[in-house]
Amino acid sequence: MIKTRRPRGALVFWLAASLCLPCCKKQSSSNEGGSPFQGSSFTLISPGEPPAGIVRTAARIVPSPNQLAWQEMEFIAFAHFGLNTFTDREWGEGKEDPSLFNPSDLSARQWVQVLKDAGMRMLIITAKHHDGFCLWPSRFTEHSVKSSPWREGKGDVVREVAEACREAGLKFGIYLSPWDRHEPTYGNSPTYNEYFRNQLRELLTNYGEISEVWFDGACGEGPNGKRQEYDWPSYYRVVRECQPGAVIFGMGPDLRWVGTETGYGRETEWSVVPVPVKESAGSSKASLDELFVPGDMTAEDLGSRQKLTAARALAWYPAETDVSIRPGWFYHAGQDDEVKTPAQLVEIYFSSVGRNGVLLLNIPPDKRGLIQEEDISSLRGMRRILERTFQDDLASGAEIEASSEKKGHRASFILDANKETYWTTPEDVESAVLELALPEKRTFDVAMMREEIRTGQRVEEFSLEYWNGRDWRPFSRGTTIGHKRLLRFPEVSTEKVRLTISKSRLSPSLAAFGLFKIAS
Ligand code: FUL
Repeated sequence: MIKTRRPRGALVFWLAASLCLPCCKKQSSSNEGGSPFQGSSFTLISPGEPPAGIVRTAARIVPSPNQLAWQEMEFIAFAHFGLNTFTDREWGEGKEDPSLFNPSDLSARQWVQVLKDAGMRMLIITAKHHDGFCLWPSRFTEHSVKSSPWREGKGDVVREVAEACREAGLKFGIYLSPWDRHEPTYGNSPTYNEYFRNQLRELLTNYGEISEVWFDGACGEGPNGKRQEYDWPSYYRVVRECQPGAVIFGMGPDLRWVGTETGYGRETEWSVVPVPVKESAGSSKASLDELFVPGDMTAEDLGSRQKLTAARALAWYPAETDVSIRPGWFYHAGQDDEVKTPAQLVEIYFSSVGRNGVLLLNIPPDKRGLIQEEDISSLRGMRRILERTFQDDLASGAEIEASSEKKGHRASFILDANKETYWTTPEDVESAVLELALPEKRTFDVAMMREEIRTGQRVEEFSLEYWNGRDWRPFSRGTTIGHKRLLRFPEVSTEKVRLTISKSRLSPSLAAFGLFKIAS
């Protein structure tokens, strides 16, 4: 029996993983090479390794070059579009008539312009959702745009979107649902796996560069009543072979689902976490692609010292935070007055990008094949607030004194705009105090910090204080930093700020620090 209604569908990841997923595998993503930043993004833990050693090992795990490029995008877009747009549903059954797909004014250029203006860096399109309808004219099924009246059956949404992205300088990604409620071979595992790989290969070879491949874990029964067993390792191989620069999300080993669809990440968000691997992993030299088993990564605590020391394998496995600008993933006219406001979107940005995640915001095009005015206006409002907030760094011009500095990594580097420089301490120094003397009294209510993640993620506990003329007073504190940490607090006016990193796994580093005043 097929699962029926599950509008908060991504939660099915872990369910599917426990119900129907065989073992998986992957590529080894290591940074060794010409870069001054060396290290591996995956390691197996040998039985009996002492806890302190495991924590140090975790602190040395770094993102692969693909993961780093993805992390730096920070804010990316999803477009859920397909037959559901025309049937007003979230999950189609696979029996929908393709002739219903007929957008009157589809313009991928309009989508891309709106998203680019909002500051987004990639667009991921639902090339195929659970209903099996393909937005490109796949050679392997008739259930696609070619059986629709749109552009007289000669259209290709994936191509139009890929080209519009390329023209505008946006990266492009695909969502290809393994769960397919239309395809008759679904449930006949080897045959459907072949079908799925064929479609994947079609998408990954005919549309230029693809930067992210989004694998949902939903898994139902096929028409024969049998549950499909997805052959994940073989899917990863197709991705690695056809698009070596792409990251695989969700049921893949590169990016993990943050665990909710609210747009809010964890206060403590580790990018280095224990990952589930095959029983047989042992001390094998195999890559994570080969050993990875998709599993439940939704717990509140994924990466604490306690979790690390119980791990069999550790990997750089960062969080992607997906949320829709509307209640549904697909467009529904009835939700036109439920588009998130600019203030809500800004809050989401602070709670996703600002908590060491990448924000994947869904903007669903309507039946015309255009992004609606309501959504555009919210995105513009959000962009205005963020631009005005971050245009003026109130920490600039500060003199900085650090309790310690590693040679060549001065504290003043956290205020320069140079992405190559960063401050850190000598290897054995795991706590530090940085004091900033501002050029004059300044008023702010936002702080921004970035760890130099090319050396790993290490900070476990920090606090911020200001000088009130007599004493240091606390105004904010936190645990993890990672790629970016944004903090909001009641307005502070001061000439001096102090950052204390009280706990770190190995020497802490900071690539950037800033103070801002939130714009309205
Ligand atoms: C889920 C799907 O079931 C939803 O329909 C949506 O596509 C979401 C982003 O992923 O797992």
